[in-house]
Amino acid sequence: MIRKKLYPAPAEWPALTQRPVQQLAAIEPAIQAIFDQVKAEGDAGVKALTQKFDGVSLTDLWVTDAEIIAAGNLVPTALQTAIQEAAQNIKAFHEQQREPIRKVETVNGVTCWRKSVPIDKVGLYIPGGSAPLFSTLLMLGIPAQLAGCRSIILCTPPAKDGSVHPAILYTAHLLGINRILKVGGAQAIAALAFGTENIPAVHKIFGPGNQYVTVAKQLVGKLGVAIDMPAGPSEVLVMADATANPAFVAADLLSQAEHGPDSQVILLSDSEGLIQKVEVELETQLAVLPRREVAQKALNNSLGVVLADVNQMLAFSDLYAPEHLILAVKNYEQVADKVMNAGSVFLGNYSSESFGDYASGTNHTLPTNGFARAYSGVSLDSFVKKITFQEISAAGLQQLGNTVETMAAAEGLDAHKNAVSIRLKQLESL
Ligand code: HSO
Ligand code: ZN
Repeated sequence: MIRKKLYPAPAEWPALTQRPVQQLAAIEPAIQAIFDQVKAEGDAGVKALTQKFDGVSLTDLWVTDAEIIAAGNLVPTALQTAIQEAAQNIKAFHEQQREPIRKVETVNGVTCWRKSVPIDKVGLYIPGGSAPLFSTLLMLGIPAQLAGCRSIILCTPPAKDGSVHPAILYTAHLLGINRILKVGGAQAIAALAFGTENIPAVHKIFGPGNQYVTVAKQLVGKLGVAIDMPAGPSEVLVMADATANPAFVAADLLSQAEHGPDSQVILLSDSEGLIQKVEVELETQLAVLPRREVAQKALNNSLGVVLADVNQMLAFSDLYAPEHLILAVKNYEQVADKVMNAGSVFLGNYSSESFGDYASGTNHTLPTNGFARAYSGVSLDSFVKKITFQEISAAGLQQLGNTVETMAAAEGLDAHKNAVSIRLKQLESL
């Protein structure tokens, strides 16, 4: 059921690691029209678009305190406890990402340092629809709060009855995020980017979404509003040898496949027998999955590759640069050390991707579409800017002044040179 390739030569790998090209440019005009309407009509425009796309007419776009409180009673206790435990772990992991300020005296009298300063206003987009991703709210809301962002606006599309999924509201409340807008799609991104009478514009927008949201984020990105990262369909690459458990491997592939019909699923092995066993497991497990239609579509584009050994698997994986990499191989620690390109790595037979998706502590907002070659996933860093500072004392001026003068003169930038010379002269006159 998965497309198989036996011992492809390295020359064939680039073609095998190609993702399907997304045709997104075609929807740009529609997004532009939405942007124009939000800019021209403000709140009224956002409401009209919500009526048009979500089929609900809202008088108030903001979730009320009463709705937030009521949501608490609608979330089963076991789920509340699970969300709290996940939140604790995610907090613990992200808390460690704080960077202390270290002052460096590069030369006597020349002190430099760097400080993380929160991005003042951020917007978090959480999709509604078939899977209300409250886990993504944990992944974005926790680092935003830890970083100290003053204004955090959450946007999520309303259901037909004007409600927001209780687990999303519960999670927001738990994190102390209480400015929640019932707005979805490109109109949410427009509102966050441009602002309206009642919706404050933000400096950076985070979160996954459908192709309309993705294109809208790309477009506002060009207009100077920062975005978390370029988004593409979710992916997993599993490296499995004869020590892997075929049922576990199949379960991991399916957990990624159920995200969407365009999810990317790749299995590498040095054993053809393992791939065959995984295929049998896929059939059995898929048959009883509620989202089997979605998962089946994703599996139709999946790939199983038999390679000579673990080094070849690693080279293939690095070329693909998966969002998630699962190492179900014997010496997984040594293999993990050598990984060059991946968003997040899962070591050994018990580390299913689901742990990272929900509760172990790492962030699940990760680079897809090969961006893992050069991008990292969301972390505390994503919510801060790092500002550098320096103080040059009189001693520093004397120590380093001539160096700067020489360099500035050589670049033909005399005003730069003068900014030092004028100070040195003043020192001499004292
Ligand atoms: N695997 C997804 C994250 C997620 N999974 C949310 C379940 N809920 C993106 O990497
Ligand atoms: Zn997932």
